[in-house]
Amino acid sequence: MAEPKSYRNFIDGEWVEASSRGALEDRSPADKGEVIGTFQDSGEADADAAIAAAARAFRRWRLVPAPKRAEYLFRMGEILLKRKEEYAREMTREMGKPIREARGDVQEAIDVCYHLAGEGRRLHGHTTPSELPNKACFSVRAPIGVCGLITPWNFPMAIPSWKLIPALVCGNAVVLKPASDAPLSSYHLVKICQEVGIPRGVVNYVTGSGAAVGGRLTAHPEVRLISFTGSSEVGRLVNLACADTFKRASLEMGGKNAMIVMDDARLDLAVDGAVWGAFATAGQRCTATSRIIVHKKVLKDFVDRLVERAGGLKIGDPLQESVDLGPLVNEAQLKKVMDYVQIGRDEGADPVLGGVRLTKAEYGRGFFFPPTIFTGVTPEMRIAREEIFGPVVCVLAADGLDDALAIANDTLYGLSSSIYTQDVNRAFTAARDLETGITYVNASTIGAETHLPFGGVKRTGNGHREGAAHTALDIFTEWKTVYVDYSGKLQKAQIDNG
Ligand code: UN1
Repeated sequence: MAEPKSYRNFIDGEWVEASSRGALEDRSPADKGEVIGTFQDSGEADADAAIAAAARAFRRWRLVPAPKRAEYLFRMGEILLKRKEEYAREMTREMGKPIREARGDVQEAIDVCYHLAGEGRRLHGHTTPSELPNKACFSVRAPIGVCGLITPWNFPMAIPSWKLIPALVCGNAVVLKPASDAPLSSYHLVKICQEVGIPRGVVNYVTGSGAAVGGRLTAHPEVRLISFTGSSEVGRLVNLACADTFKRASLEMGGKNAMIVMDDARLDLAVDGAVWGAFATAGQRCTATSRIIVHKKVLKDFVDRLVERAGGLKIGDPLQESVDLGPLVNEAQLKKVMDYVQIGRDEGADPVLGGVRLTKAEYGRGFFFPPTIFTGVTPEMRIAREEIFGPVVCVLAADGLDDALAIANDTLYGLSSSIYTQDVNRAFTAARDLETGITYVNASTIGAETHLPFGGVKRTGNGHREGAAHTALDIFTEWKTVYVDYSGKLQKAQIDNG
């Protein structure tokens, strides 16, 4: 077997080794013997060098006209499209999502590039009349400065693109710190930034631990914004750290997403949605369906069909076209899922499917866990309240719409939700009353499109919506209000027009 390739940091337009010279191994979760590559285990000094380069580059980049900045992004989209298959395969190898889903992940990045390439010629501000004569007033979007982007492993190209691409079109310089479980996909993204000729220092890439690199990004006074996706526990710490230097923090965190299935739902459709929502990416999505709240009248029928469909999912090598469920990303994640399954059993819930680690030889080299369905779950159980981030779904019973909505909203999180019903009144009531940033009607809780606002309420987020949507511009710009008085005399607002 060839030596695994060694990947470097990208700082000030150069591919460089970390000052510590330590290495991180990126291993395949489907076969832990397979090393995908080694990455730099960087320290604070490397983060500092990247921040300094970004701060220098920002001074020039912010003055490049936005339509020009956007042309680079369009070319990035073109390259991603050409290499979609290659990048999808490498993503599947490094973090284990089935190849069809990895293609979707790369496609999200392509969509973001194309969408925001157009934004270069919009980036609309506001104009409004002045209360005084011969005076003009307008507000424009100004870049923020150096942005620290801390990204997760579950959407290793899509999520970095949600942050990197809007940051760039808005005129910011960035330091990207990817998750150590999947640094290769964002490496590809950064490589393309270099290929299309984005000026040196505008995009920097530093791999390493959250404590060393992430910690330095959040603490450094020259970083003006942190955009973070990850757990609510870490997001809270990021937010606290950002307060010290008065940084903006845009946080995308946990979920405990509910799907409601009413008695008038098309059950076949709801079962399809539940299987996709709960088990795609082996449940490792912030948007994963983690609770299914089913009307009592259809509970038995629904569960029977769900168990049958989920039991038929093909588990195995995620590079195989026909595989539905790949491995979990690493041993710690597998252990966490197994611990929660035990917690569910101890709480008295009934694992009607799965629940036991796969031991056959073909699974032995990876972190595989089967689709697991718990019935008899009640809202106060820990498995119904805490984010598991694995192929485990809880089924709860409800008496009617009000009861189902109350159960769905009884959570600390608020990312995604869904309702299956044929009744338009119920659908609109749920769309209004489900306390989440995203609600689907007759569709699963996953599958957000990049040009719509993405984010959640409660402990899921802190008020931002990201992706390529217009709301992402609010994350990566400051409003700058400009008054131009062309009267040639002193005019006093609120006083001279009183
Ligand atoms: C995430 O899990 O953090 O809506 C993002 C979806 C994907 C993005 C999920 N487009 O499922």
